[in-house]
Amino acid sequence: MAVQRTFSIIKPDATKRNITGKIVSKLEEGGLRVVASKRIHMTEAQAGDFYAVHKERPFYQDLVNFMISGPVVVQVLEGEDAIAKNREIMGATNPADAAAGTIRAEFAESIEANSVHGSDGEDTAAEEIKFFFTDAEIVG
Ligand code: IDP
Ligand code: MG
Repeated sequence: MAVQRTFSIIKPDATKRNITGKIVSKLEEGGLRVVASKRIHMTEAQAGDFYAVHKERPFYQDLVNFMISGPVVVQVLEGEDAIAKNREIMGATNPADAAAGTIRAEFAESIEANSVHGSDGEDTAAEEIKFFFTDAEIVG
């Protein structure tokens, strides 16, 4: 497998509880490297666009409201097979289904407030990175 980049968000439930460092440690221990990072407070328009793929889902507006309820940390992660590896370290969407030791099993509060986002494929990774970062902000 080749070295890849993927996009990650530490969500408001985690920034609120001051556990961004614990989450980054999990990612680093899993073999991923943070090559870009910034703490931002998303606007409603940004969160709505970012999650546009879920527009028809019943939880869409709640999800947007949650994502703008506090600051988030957006980051680019790099490593071997980074897209799948990040998803593995994150665990399943619903923390009740997440494997032991994953970020969501250890830290998520609910299926919505589940502490982290991670891109689900090569195309979405590229799009999501571009949504938040310029090339100059990514420093491997
Ligand atoms: P993922 O984050 O594991 O890729 P997605 O299905 O892409 O999961 O959903 C995006 C986000 O929407 C989830 O991380 C979670 O915050 C929220 N979400 C997903 N399913 C539900 C649900 O059934 N109820 C409330 N929020 C949900
Ligand atoms: Mg997803």
